Amino acid sequence: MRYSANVSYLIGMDMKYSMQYMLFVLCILLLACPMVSAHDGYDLWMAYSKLDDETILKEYKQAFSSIVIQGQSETLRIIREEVKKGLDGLLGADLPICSTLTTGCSLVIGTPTQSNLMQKLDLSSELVTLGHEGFLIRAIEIDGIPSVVITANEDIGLLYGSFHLLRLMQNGQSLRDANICSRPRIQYRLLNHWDNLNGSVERGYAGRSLWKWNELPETIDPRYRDYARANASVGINGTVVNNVNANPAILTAEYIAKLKALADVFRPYGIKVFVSIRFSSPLRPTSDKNSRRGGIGSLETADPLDPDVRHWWKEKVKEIYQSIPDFGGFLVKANSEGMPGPQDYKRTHADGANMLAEALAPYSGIVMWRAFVYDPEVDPDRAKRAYKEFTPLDGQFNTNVFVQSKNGPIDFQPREPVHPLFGAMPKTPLMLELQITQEYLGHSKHLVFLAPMWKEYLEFDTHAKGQGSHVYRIVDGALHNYSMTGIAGVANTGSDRNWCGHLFGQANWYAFGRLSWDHSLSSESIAEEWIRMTLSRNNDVIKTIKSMMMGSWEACVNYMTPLGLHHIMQEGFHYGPSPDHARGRQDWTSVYYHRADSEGLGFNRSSTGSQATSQYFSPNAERFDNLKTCPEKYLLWFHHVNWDHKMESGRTLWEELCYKYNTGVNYVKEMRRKWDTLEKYIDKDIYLHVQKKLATQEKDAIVWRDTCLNYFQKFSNKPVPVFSDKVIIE
Ligand code: GCW
Repeated sequence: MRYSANVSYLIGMDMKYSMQYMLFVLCILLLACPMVSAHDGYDLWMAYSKLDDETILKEYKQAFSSIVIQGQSETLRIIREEVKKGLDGLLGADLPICSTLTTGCSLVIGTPTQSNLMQKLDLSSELVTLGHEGFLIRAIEIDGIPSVVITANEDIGLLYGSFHLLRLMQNGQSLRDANICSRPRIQYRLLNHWDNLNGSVERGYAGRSLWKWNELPETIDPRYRDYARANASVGINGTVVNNVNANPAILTAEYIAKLKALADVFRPYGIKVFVSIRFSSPLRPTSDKNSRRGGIGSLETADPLDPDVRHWWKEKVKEIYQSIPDFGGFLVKANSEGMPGPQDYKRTHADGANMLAEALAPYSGIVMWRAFVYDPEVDPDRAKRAYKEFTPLDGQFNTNVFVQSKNGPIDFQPREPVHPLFGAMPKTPLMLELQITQEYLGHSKHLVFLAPMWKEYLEFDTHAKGQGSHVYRIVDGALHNYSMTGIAGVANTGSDRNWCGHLFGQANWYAFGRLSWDHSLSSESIAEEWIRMTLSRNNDVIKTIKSMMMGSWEACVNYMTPLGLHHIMQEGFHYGPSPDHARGRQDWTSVYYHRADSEGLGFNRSSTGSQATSQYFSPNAERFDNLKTCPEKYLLWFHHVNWDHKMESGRTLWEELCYKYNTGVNYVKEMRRKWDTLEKYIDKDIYLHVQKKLATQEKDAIVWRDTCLNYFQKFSNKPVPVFSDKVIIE
């Protein structure tokens, strides 16, 4: 109202003044709007800016004079929109979208069910190998016209194929002889959001939750669609929308309506909705706000063998499926960190999981039952507890139950040895839980590319069935012939404009998706793709950024917890160092884990200590157990080592510790130096954003080094070397 009054006042004024005033108003309006720059990171890896390599541009332009997409569905509508946007952007063209082949060379997309062109091509022998999500991209002649086709058994396969084609083009790959058959190696590829219903995100460092629960179901934030699109582009096919420390309200009718609204948005992108549930949901609400117990029902018990409780869950599940027919299932954190569970009623994890599984089975829903438990009663060594609780239950879970285990036996530390559960539950599908959000790796302040870490876990040979029993073969079901397979990543997304807080956090979201589709991809190739799609197509620039990313995880391990140290960060916050933390629950203190004394450093988990080494298969058990053969990266995880112990380098343990901490710091300095050389080549806002983050990272790395070495020096009684500024990159 105020503006219109002002505008009418302007009428009749001197033109010069009115123009000035209009400009003034325009400036105010612009300032009031959130700044949306073309390079604010919102587009993630899908900006589709015009290619500049003339040779490849020419090839693509010749190959694609139109886009032919046959068939109708919401997914096909999305494909039309995406492919048009992608091709037009990359080629700087305005390609017609047709429903049949009329012009010259084209991109042709369709399933044999809806496309007569695909029927004619008869690709049935390839299609039988693709499953319901796989796709085929092939350069092929149709009626004598050279074409590129994307085909699949189902529309979702076409969407994955379309994103793959766009990825190939963003990476300047020739399509002349394209012949790609691809299907995911893992069936359930999920993000786990630790998002609370009040909009906060546990261990979230990128703003508030993406889900605006108070606006749902009436208002659909356009970001939900963009989120689904980003996930589909890397093959993620499910999302657990709420925190494992679950609020039982997620199962009320009010929230089911909100979940339905989200599911409707995600469905055409192939993404199923799952929720984390609280095991005590059938109980009455608790009046204690801080309690993780209590529910939304009216029962007096949540005992999984109680008929009323079982009935309650069946009815609840029925209610969900009435609204969301393709609902995915439940993720459960039970008897862990104050969350209720079946053990409250002297029942087992299997009893709890199976009760839920029985309710979900008629609808093909699944249960993901977390193995993140560490009851001190079970064993004095936290690293041993989950294995001891879960391995005796192998074979007792219903067929639609996963046991979901973190990659390591403690908790997403910068580096852990693989969780001994992998390989030890041949009759229970194990779902691997990775953490994309950097809870223990510098939050969204540090540049840490996580693909090399995930590859280290995936490629670890458990020897469960002899040599070649790699974790990836357990997770993809090959080793134990699991009836279902899954992988989960704890999400790093939030309401920040660039989704992940740190622009390089996007690379971790991207890498998780790519590896969950195909764990055989190398970290290098994933990094290279991501850089090319997000930051620059200049080969020198790519090389520089890739070299920064590839060693960034090892650097972080070095400046935080080298040589197998773990859990020495600030309590609760999990950001900076706090090696002297000694108060409260023992297995939450730092001193419990590092065990520094005048003789040495490290947790003796060998046969002379807690015997955690015995939970691994031979020969890993013996290798870890022996100080001489234990890989140095795990040394202080498995052994209490004398300060004067000679390391492979010839240095003593103390010297090596100092060396490693400083190597970590040096790497960050070198990353800064490298980034500074890129100013001319990177979008200014992004350049400055990353530059600032790297400065913080260097400051933090020095704090980590100095705090830890000064603290450990009190025990080693040896001098801390003077660190030169000379940068050594290993
Ligand atoms: O160690 C802990 C994290 C918690 C998290 C828990 C878990 C969601 O610090 O924030 O709770 O792991 O994985 O359940």
